Amino acid sequence: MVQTKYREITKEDLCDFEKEIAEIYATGVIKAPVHLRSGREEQLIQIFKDNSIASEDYVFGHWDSHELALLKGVPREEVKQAILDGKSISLCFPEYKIFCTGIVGSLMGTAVGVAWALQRQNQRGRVYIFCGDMSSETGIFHEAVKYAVSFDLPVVFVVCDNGLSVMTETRKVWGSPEPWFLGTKYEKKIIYFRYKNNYPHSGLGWKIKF
Ligand SMILES: Cc1ncc(C[n+]2csc(CCOP(=O)(O)OP(=O)(O)O)c2C)c(N)n1
Repeated sequence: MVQTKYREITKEDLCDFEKEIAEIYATGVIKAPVHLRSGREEQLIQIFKDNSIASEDYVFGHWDSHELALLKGVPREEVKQAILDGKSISLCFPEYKIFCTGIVGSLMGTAVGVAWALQRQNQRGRVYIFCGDMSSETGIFHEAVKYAVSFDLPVVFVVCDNGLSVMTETRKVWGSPEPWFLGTKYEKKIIYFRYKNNYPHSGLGWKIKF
């Protein structure tokens, strides 16, 4: 059985990891996109603790999931090697039940499907899908949350709001200062927090951002 290690992981561990990857990326040896994040370490650690996210739970993430892999219990060196191998934006460690994708919205249905299967098969475990503020505006996010609420599926959507979609200000696109789900019945399946990412959306800011 895989033991999760998140209780031992500190904010400093997460910061140090991203810093090390940034330094390696700057040398040019990683021949693939890398997405670094900072400024949300405490919120992520708290979410893993509050929800007791453990080995039987599934975590789904997107292009910015280094921290999630570490918090899910994947050993630091394994995460680092995967990033060196060019998988920063699509980290997948089936043994640890964490799956990530570089494609906006592409895992919303999968996460809900896994939650549906867990419920139908009466299995332990919950599903946590992490995404950004702009991803929470997509049609597939709406559909997935609606289905999860209607059937009370064991899935939680975690929206990490950094106010940006690549270089676009999210609120200019939303036409609203708040995300659509605040104050609705869909909130019960959503954890939402705001943070400032101290890294550029992708890489170190001196190549194209996407
Ligand atoms: C289908 C698809 N369209 C466009 C992109 C390019 N893209 C990557 S991240 C991103 C912005 C997403 O914004 P948000 O959900 O707020 O994520 P965050 O800022 O937290 O990275 C876009 C448009 C993509 N990866 N997939």
